[in-house]
Amino acid sequence: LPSAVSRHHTHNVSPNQCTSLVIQHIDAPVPTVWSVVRRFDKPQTYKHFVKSCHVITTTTTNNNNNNKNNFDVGSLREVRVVSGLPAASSTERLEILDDERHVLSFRVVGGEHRLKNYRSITTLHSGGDSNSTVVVESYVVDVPAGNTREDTVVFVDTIVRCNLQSLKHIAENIRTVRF
Ligand code: A8S
Repeated sequence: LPSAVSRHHTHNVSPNQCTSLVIQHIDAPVPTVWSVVRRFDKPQTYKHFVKSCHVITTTTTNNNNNNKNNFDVGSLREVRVVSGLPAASSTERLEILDDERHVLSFRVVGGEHRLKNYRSITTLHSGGDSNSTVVVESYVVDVPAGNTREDTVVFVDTIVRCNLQSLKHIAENIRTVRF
């Protein structure tokens, strides 16, 4: 786990940026958790702050690929956020979708919110047995003008922790059919 984590969760951070990492243990197999995380078009499945999501561009590198659930790097999604947050929308670009290593990364490229240059990476690791997953999610974001680094980390960590707790509940309630 440590080398796989440091490989993906070491970031270049500018002086005006902050970074943090959240870990979540889930009592479900890695493929089950991955089936939820990998859906770039459906973040609302486990991110309760997302009201709706539309994928606006999908570049197709493989024309024989008819599976609509596969997204290429560079795909964009337009996310609308529930009311009550200091945000309305976010435009997000898929940076990494690795089905073998269970890695997803996206970058915020626009929208009405205060998290400029937000980028995150989520990796799944076996928790030791076939029914256990460790999710590691780290991010980098600009510290908004007028905010402290500490306040920014508290705000974003809270959102990421909510998302990963919700992911845990959903994944642990997906039934795995065993033969
Ligand atoms: C994610 C992580 C985050 C999403 C943030 C941190 C966001 O969607 C919300 C509020 C904001 O102020 C910024 O994995 C933004 O989605 C919930 C709109 C980007």
